[in-house]
Amino acid sequence: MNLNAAQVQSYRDQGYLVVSEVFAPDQAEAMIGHYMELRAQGPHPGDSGGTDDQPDDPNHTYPRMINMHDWDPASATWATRPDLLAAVEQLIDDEPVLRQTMLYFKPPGGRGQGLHQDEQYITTDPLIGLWIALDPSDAAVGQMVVVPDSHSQLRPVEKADTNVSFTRAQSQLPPGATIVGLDMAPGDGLFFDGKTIHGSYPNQTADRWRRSFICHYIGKRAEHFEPPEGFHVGHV
Ligand SMILES: O=C(O)CCC(=O)C(=O)O
Repeated sequence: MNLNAAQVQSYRDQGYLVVSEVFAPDQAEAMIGHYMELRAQGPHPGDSGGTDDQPDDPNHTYPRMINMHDWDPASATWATRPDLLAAVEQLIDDEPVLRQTMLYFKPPGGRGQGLHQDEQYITTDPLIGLWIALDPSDAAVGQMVVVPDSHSQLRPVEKADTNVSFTRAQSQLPPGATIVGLDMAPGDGLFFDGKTIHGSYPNQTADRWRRSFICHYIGKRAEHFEPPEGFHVGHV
């Protein structure tokens, strides 16, 4: 996968880029089988079903897994595919270093994640996310949503509505922000800047999952920064 100049420019302008079939659809299907098996094996370090004020949220039964690449060789291989790293390098202009992997199961009825900037969590810049749809991802299942052109500055953090968000923090939106939902097919990838505001709403279906494989990379020259008071999720 080699990104063309227009794709790189679009990422720079908008703070995100959707690319079709970053993983082949049959590979996405195999990944679903793999992660459902891992989930069935029991708890893993860092599992997160979200805030416990909504005990009926099915995310508690299928908690999000984190940093699978530390203990699952297949996850490490998928997250460090050489052509993926090359695409990330094109976008961040630095040698990518894998910082985090996650698997969000989002079963039918599962809460989404309040809109946020990843640098409100991971205080390193540059930071880039790569979100891979494993199931068809549309509005009904709580697709990824982004605020285009929101990546120029870090925004203050406020409390999220935990009826709809499994995390307790969200970003303040810039005035007049437009929220765009991204329809994605299995295997499609969304690259997004560490300061792009993004998140998702609940899965409103009774019978469809919205599983996604998520990688975060930093640049080799990336630097840690101290967030100002009120600009980190730890502050709410
Ligand atoms: O998958 C989602 O709904 C949200 C994921 C997300 O916000 C992230 O990976 O930073």
